[in-house]
Amino acid sequence: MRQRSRHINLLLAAAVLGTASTVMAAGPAQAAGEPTLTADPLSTWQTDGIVWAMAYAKGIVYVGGTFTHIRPPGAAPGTGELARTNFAAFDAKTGQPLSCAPAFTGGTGTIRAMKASPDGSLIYLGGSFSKAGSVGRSNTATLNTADCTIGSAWKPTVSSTVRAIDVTADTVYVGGGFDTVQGQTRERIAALRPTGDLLPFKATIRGSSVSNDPTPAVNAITVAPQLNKVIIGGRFTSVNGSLFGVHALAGLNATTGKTVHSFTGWIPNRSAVKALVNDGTNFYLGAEGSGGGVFDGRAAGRLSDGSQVWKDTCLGATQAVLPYKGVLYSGSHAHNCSSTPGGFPDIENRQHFLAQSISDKTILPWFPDTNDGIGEQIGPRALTMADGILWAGGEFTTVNEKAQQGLTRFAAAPDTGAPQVPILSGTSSSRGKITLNWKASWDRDNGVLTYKIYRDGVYLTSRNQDSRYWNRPNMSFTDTVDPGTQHRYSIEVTDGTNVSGRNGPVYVTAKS
Ligand SMILES: [Ca+2]
Repeated sequence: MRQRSRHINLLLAAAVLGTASTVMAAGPAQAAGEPTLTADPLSTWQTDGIVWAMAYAKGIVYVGGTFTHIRPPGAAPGTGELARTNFAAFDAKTGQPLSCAPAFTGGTGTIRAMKASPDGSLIYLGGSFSKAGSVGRSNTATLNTADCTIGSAWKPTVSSTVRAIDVTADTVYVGGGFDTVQGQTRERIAALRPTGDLLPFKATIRGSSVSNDPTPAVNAITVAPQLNKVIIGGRFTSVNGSLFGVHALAGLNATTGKTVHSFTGWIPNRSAVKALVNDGTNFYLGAEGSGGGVFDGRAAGRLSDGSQVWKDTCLGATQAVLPYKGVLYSGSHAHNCSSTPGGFPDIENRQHFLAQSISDKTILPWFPDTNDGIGEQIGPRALTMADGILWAGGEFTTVNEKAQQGLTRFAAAPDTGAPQVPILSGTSSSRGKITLNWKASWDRDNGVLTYKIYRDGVYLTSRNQDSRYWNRPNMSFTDTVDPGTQHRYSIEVTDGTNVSGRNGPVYVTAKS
């Protein structure tokens, strides 16, 4: 569900986050559960429009969408630009742009789906375009990763926008809003050989209960070749003529297109599936609803039998999901996760990235954030893992409160963000006792923080406290000193890697 309220916690975030003063150890430590990437963005080039899709192969990240230029990290719009028409390629590690830059033009001029072949030799692209580089193509094309030429074999005619692609060693599945492929009836999904030959695989996808976008479409495809199964998601109410039990999600036989899973009750009315991926064991989806009682969150299901592993109920539509090392990363504008473990109440913030435990959906302490940005104004649209670096693309124009448009990246290390030091106060209410009080800080990629207390410039003690930006407990420590003596106290906070500046001092005289 889309909701425009936000602000207060963005201001809070800006106020609380500080700058690292020292670096002592590696990696973000967690309160419990799986370790995440850091929330500190790597230097990344920007686009001047929306990134809708990405793919990774052989050290290169390919980026597609609706844009006309890229520009360096930190550059203001219109400065330092290189021309790139709806497509760009970057070195996955350094983030530097590469010269590979065919323009995708015609149609509405947009790339909406990208997928690398299993051997990394080809990138399959889909969208709305009639030319790929200098050659004519019909809403889909391939790019040879070896030499950045447009592939000559793959040139099927698809009757309208391609929105989803998945690829096995010998089959390419395409989904979208089309009615025909190669002149043959294929309603919203088709399967072809990499040569472009249309396969007999056929499933009829019809109907939509999404009121603001009633055209049926397949938005997402994930294929499990070892199970000969394809999971599809999108906007639809009927698969292969079924009138009951199917809504926005279905499992198909990968050879015939016959329905093998109906997923009855998974996706309510007025909700659509926007993203699907699998890790060989589970599949993961992201959903977007419109109106009350909708499903905007993520779900995990078992590929083998189609059973549900978990489902979260956060509001704020999910556009991209990506499993990596036991964690499901997602791009959304989550604004009410109160029923999900580790989640937040509806606090008028829109949290645009989430990390969840794959085992039990717990929201982990990983809170990098973007703004809503341009276009439909819902932040991230696409995620890709490349050599251990998570690339995110979308509509945003800021990342962690700093200007950064269209693209950003996160790695496992180094953690460079230090929590901001709390404000310390002290009182003495009984003889020889001094009580210090402060409110817990928070950190974008650490749950438990350590608060170190200094008395008269000498380290005295420390306290650990788990916190989140919406849950910062009050903390205290009572010191015992000689009655009637005055002491100077200060405090610093560390995430285990980065230490805040030291706050204080406060001077307190113990009662006598
Ligand atoms: Ca940290």
